[in-house]
Amino acid sequence: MRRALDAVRKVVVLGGDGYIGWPLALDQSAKGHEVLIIDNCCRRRTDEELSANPLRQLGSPTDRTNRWQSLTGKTIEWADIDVADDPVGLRAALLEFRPDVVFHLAEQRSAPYSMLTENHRLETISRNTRGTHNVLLAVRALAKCHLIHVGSLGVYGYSTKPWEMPDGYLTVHIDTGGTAGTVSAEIMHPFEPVSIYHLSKCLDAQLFEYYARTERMQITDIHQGVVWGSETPETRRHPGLATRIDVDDVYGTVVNRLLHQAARGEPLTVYGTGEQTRGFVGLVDVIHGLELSVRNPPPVGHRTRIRNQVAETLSINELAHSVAAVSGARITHIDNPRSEPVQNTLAVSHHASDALGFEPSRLTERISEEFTAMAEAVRDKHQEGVSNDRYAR
Ligand code: USQ
Repeated sequence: MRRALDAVRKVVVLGGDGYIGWPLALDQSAKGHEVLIIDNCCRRRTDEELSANPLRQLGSPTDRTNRWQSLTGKTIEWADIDVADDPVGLRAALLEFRPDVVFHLAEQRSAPYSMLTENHRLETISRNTRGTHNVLLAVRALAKCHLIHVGSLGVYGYSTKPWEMPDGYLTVHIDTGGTAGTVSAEIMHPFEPVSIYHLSKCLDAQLFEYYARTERMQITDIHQGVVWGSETPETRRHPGLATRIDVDDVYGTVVNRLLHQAARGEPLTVYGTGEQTRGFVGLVDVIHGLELSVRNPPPVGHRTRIRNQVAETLSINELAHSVAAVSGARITHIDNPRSEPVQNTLAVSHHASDALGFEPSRLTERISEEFTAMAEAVRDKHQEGVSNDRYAR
């Protein structure tokens, strides 16, 4: 079995133009696997819609893959297909390439974006749900293929619960009220999404449950925390291989935003009380974790394998104080623009990740390095006067 897993595999990265998808594609290619990216670059058009200003200018798909080829001699193929709108093209591409593994990251991934207007709600639910169902149909058409989806820890919700968030499944004890007495069962942990984006991930989970059970598809769903980091070993090889870094108030996630604000000498924008607690994980570890999932597929006929992918949990205040400690930045509390519990505690199971040998770095130990990397990226950008952040001042 191990030999088969180490052999050259064919890998599709849906959403390979994105923050995680691009370095994932580079990682798989660097390992010697055949890689096809499927991405229509719609995320770049959203930057225009939002007048957002990501920290790095990205080359075209051709520029990026040519750069990789000239440095490594390795080819990454790229197909411009809309996963949500072109099920026929998606299926044809997969049938032609015949992947062993499909990574599904081709979704609208911002909670704030999903809440901007009714149209954004509609677009997020529609694109993500149609996209995931199209992916399931296309993968189903292949003889054998492991589908790995990057989902969100946020499907469990952010109200405080007096138990650890399990790796997907919860043991419950049910009083049957009859002669069977109390029976135990494992069910999917109830969902409690705090945004339409998170709701779309819950709907994805139900689609996976159906297809794993009825079609015996091999599916892994990663419930991931907020990701931080701006580089991987492969992106460091050349500026033309950099991944996107979002720092605006819609797509920018909290760690990268606070580091960016600190690097620009701006106050750190803590929303509300700052007593919201979240799970965090670094980009390099995310990519390593996805490789571990490839190597540990669920058996055929097994339910969706769900794994939390988190290195630590921190409150936003704890995070802001760590950033302030290495940068000297001031912290400012602003009215929370989001609808979310004002305070929560959070315990997350890491049993499934531990079992695979996942040993992620803690941000709290790497914060100084991350601040230095962000400060360099900001210096390279030469656009200190431009702000794309409604809340930073
Ligand atoms: N926050 C601040 N200040 C900021 C930005 C955010 O205090 O300047 C707070 C938010 O109010 C929230 C927390 O930081 O309580 C996290 O916000 P975020 O934007 O970093 O993360 P979130 O919206 O939850 O979504 C991100 C990714 C999403 C992924 C999710 C994992 O965009 O794709 O699924 O993290 S999780 O949070 O575990 O659901």
